[in-house]
Amino acid sequence: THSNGPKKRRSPCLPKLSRFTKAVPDSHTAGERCRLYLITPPAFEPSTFRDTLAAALDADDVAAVQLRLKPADEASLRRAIELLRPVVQQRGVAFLINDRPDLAVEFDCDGAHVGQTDTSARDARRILGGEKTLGVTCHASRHLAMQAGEDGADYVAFGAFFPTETKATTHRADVEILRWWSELMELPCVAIGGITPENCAPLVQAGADFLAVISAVWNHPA
Ligand code: TZP
Ligand code: MG
Repeated sequence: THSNGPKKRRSPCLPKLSRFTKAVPDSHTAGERCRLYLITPPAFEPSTFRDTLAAALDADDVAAVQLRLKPADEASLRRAIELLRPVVQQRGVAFLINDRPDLAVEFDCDGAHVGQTDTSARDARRILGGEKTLGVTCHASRHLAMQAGEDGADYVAFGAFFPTETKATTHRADVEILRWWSELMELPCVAIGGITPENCAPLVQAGADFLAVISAVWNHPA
């Protein structure tokens, strides 16, 4: 993507995003290049963040944006969806909603991501229908990942691979689970948790299809 208009003010997140794109090794065991999966900061002012996000998506290759507002009241969540969805979808990037397949359908987003304590994968798939994307958090569990695949997930997410201040995590995943999954399964896998340009290479080499990132791209307070 490129724009002919006047250059927008560069956001501090952009150099970070570019460092990621450069850090992702070219070769990939499965042939497809590993791509970035951006998750929104836990809290933000939507009208400001909309511009930051637009600039980020214009600057570098991003496969998906997940709206993850925690905690958010229903009204803020809806407002954030309304403001961010066009920015993301107009750029050909998938717009996914954390926890809420119902809102993904209501606002015609591209899909939803559910955790193990949210709407079940099976219910989420039923709500989303056959076309929209469903992602499922599987922590460090091969069993949960296989179950998610059976329940209709389009991708599984493993983590946390590294210490993170963004979320209180109780599971620590090892790169070996990426290797195992990607050699055995067709379904794409997402790696999450404390991922930076400096530590991401082994995850990509082990077979991660996407790197899900929050704090290493956005300058949000921990
Ligand atoms: N799930 C597992 S770790 C995590 C989530 C949502 C937070 C990842 O954020 P960061 O800032 O990239 O470590
Ligand atoms: Mg959740």
